[in-house]
Amino acid sequence: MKRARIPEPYKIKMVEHIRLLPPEARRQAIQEAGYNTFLFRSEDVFIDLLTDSGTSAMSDRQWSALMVGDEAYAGARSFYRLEEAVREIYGFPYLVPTHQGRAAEHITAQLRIKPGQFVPMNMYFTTTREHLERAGGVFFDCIIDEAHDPQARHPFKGNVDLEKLDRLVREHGPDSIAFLWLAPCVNMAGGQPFSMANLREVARWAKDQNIPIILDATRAVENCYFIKVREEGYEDKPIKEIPLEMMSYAESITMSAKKDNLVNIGGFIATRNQDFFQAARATVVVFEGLHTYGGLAGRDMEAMAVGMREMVDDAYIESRVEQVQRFGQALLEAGIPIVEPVGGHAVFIDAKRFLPHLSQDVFPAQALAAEIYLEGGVRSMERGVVSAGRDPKTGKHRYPKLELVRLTIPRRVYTDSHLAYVVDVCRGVYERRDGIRGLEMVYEPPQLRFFQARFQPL
Ligand code: PLI
Repeated sequence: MKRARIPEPYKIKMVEHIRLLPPEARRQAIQEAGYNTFLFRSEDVFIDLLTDSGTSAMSDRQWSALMVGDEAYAGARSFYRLEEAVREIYGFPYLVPTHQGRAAEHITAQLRIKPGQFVPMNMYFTTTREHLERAGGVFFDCIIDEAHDPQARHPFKGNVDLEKLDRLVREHGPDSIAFLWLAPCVNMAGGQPFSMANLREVARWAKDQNIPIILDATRAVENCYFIKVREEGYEDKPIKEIPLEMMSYAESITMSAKKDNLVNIGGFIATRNQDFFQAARATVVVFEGLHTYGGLAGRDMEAMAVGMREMVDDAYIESRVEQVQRFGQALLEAGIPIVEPVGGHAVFIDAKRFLPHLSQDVFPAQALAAEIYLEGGVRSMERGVVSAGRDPKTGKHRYPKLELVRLTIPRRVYTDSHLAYVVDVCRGVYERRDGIRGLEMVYEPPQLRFFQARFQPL
């Protein structure tokens, strides 16, 4: 007899009710939201796959840790507990907490980028590129070409192409590069990991050039799971050992704790560079709060320290990433075109193949996200031309090769039957795809436009 797969290593202690609005109310809700899924009231959403950021279900141990939060303004016990967890899990001696990831990015960009310097990244992330450009930096994409092809089945599409970095250094010299800002499980590429071998090679190259590596470690542990299951030599290692090796190649990390760390708010900078630590501490007090809380309550830091230890439990991380894999497989079996291989935190629908009759000028992924909501109350997110924004030099739209809708899976929140429903919803939209029209943008904020832009149907 075939045994059922090993289920989730937790059971449900508390529930939150959700409801599906009738079709006419959904139509009204999407109109009021200007066809932008960021502008819904969450009550109007049935299954919320907007993001995995800050949407995790905390454990009983995290909730109880909230109660022992030390809310002292300075030197809170909770800070020292978080510092200890960061040392144990990530291996960095120095910690500067921030209220979330983009605050860590802001401080890092302001302190580490001189105007005109290049900042190579393995593809871009919206807030990271915004902060590096605000600091006068120039974004340089050094990811392998396969990452821009939704159908390329490379196991490590987050890898860096050293040829591209070499060319940059040959043309401009190593001093033109502020640092390499590399992300595990590259979000905009579809949640694609890099391999440890690639990072090791990049680190060797960067050391020779005297260029530091700063990792955006937001989804590092999910990347480590892919290393464990896809890269030779890691299959028998406990997951907890892999982030320590990954971090050993980095000088510092910026972190949104709202993902891997299983908390609803939080971020930090961690580093082994004492000068950077001192400068970041001096800056965090201006923008965030004192250096022992950085915009967080003591209880937030307690929950984060517990979440950090839970995320490196082998049974947890396997169940987390494998749920996303099963969901992607089910969408493929339903004939839906998605980015392959399936990433760590989300499944990305390829809007170019889903809606081949729409050009990028009419925002196909934005239109598709609206249709998925109309079909079944499922909230997703555009990750295409709207998210890519405008080129700061020319003011023109940037047209990314990837025009995607992200169905993002919050951690420990939805069951496989919720996700089976989402597959049915996507199948329903796919069956009527030929009748889907594009959108016109009627309002556009000057930065990070995808959050608040408004649209109307053409
Ligand atoms: O949302 P923040 O400010 O805590 O973190 C910003 C941030 C930085 N890096 C990466 C790779 C992210 O994915 C990220 C935030 N991501 C969001 C909100 C998301 O929905 O993917």
